[in-house]
Amino acid sequence: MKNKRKNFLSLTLLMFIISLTASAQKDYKLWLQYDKITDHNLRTKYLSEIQGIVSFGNSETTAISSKELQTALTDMVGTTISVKSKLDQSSIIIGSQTSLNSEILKAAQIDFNQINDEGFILKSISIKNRKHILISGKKDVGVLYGVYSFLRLIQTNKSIENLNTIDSPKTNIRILNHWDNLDRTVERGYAGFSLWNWQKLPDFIDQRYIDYARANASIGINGTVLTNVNANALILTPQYLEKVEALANVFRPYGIKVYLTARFSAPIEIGGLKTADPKDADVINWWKEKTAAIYKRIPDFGGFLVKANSEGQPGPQNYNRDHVDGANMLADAVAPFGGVIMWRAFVYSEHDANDRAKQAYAEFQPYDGKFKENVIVQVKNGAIDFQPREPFHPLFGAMPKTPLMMEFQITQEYLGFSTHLVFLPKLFQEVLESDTFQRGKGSTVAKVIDGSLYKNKITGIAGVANIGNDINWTGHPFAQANWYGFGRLAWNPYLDAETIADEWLKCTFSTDENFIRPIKQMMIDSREAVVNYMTPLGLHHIMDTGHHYGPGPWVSNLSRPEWNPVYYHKADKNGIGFDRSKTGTNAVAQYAPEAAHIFDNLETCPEKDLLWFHHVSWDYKLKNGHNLWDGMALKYQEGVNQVKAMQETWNKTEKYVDSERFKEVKMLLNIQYQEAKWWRDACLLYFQQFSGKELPSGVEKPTQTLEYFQSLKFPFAPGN
Ligand code: BDP
Repeated sequence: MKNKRKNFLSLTLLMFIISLTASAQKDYKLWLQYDKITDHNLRTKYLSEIQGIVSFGNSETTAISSKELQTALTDMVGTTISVKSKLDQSSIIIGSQTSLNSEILKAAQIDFNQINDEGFILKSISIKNRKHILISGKKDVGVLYGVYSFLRLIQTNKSIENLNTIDSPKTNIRILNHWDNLDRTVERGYAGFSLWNWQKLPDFIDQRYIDYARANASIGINGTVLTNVNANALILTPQYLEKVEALANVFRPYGIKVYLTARFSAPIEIGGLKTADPKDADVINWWKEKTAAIYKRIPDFGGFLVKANSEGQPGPQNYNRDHVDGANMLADAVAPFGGVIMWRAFVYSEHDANDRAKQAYAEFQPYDGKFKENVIVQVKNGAIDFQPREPFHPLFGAMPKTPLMMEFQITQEYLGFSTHLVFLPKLFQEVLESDTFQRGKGSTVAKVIDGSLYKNKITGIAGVANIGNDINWTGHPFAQANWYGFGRLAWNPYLDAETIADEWLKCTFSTDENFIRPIKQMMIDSREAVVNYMTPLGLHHIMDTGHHYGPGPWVSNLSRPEWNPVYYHKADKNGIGFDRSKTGTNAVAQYAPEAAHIFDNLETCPEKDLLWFHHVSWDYKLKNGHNLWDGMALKYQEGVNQVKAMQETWNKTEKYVDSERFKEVKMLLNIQYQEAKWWRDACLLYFQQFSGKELPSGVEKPTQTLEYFQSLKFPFAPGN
């Protein structure tokens, strides 16, 4: 009896452990769950269309494509799908243009000119009266992208009959920027430590590197900057380059190029030179030799990302040179090898506090046409800094002769870290769809970014990664959707956030429409919720300073004016908001006249951007009839209510989701709810001192005093 009981107990324990690990694996597997399709009929149908895999080509990439197909299909249809050498059954045929045999090429009738080097074609074909599905591209990497695209059809339970999809990425550089330090801390990272274990590299290859590459390839990301923009020159020493080389070798078969950040003063710090002046012959030579040494190890090295003369980083201005001198010097060094320089426009002068929002444009726009061909200027989505909402950056569209790449922030520095559920593709889409009017109506940011507006040769989108060594990669299970969505939008900046949410949910959780419908809506609404409870109506940068965790609209004691939230909201007895109109700093003038007019004019300025562009009185009448104070207070309350609704929605999903992820999200939403209330109460109590008005009905009374909120300190907030 005793033994029986013991056995029973150990069995229960074992099952508990198995279910825990299975759950943790679900967290780890991202959108590549490949769960068995629940609908029996659908499974049978797929099975009749896919009886085998026939693969052409013998590259590592082809092997990856074939293995991915095999394991994924086997898991999803629940029967082993094998790789064969003959087309004796309906098969998935994979192979690039050059590796397919003539019989298949003839049957397929594909015009490969319709795609670019990374593009793919999914086509139903028939050979000897037997139906097959061909996944092809000009190159093996295109085939790999095609494989993931095909698998996504099945993951989302779509039909695979009569396929004829032709797809190419619309941008060349689809890249993650890791703000990872060599000590493995991650600047603005909220998902653990850096994935790169520099100490164990190059000889120890963590399985995670491979899984990372696979996940990126599955969404079309083709580049990664391994190191922080606040750079450390040591990464360019042989000791570290050997490790970088090892990573590059892992990533290469997945179509991912490695890039590094270049610290401008590296020639001094690790080269023993006296200067880093970009016009100095020794400096020029040092970079040439350094670059050649990198390419010797990594022939497909992508190039450098540079933050120069910004927030204390060294740069050409230290030597009375300018950004063009600096960027072009490096561009010359990488040009013989086909490398690019991504030069960041995130600058704001220490001497000119007139309006920080104007500074990047003021400094960079005059350089239009002066950069070398292989320089691309990397511009943040908005003119200040990755806020919950910013109008699009005025540089977009304003440099017709210079390729500009987008920099989005996937990591949620200003949006609740990895604790708040915020679906960022909604934010990204809003920016990409914005009309710059630079070449007339319809000159959207997306058209600047994909190069179609000005016919740029190089194009790109960067996302500051939200990835760390947490089991689930991104800290919050739903933050995985932001990595996913970034990749999908980098591939196609015209994709709709709703489509992305739909895909991601089905690939990650469940295809059950009873789950998808409400949760998709929850994701879509989550972006506006965070704007409402943090920075409604165009408010910005009122987070507590340094770590940016929680509200700090009262902070006013930092040495530079633009480091202080009071600089951004300018609340006083007369009203609130930053006057960037003609009568203020005239930042609006940096936009094309049509856009400038819209923003400048109180009648036409979208209310969501009101306090970004205007200082208005507390009695200013909003479109809904409320005065500004009431309207603002109600927005804060609405944000809180939205999070409450998100909680309610999530609580109904227990039966569709594994217990671990269900609980994780539930706990995180609870924190988000508490923090949304914190934001609402702290901001309203603070602004109330200026408005002198009562809270309108419908807004809950704060449960703490302003002094209490002001006394909160977070010396160990992550990511700082
Ligand atoms: C700000 C971050 C800071 C980054 C900087 C940048 O607070 O950590 O170094 O941007 O983008 O958002 O360079």
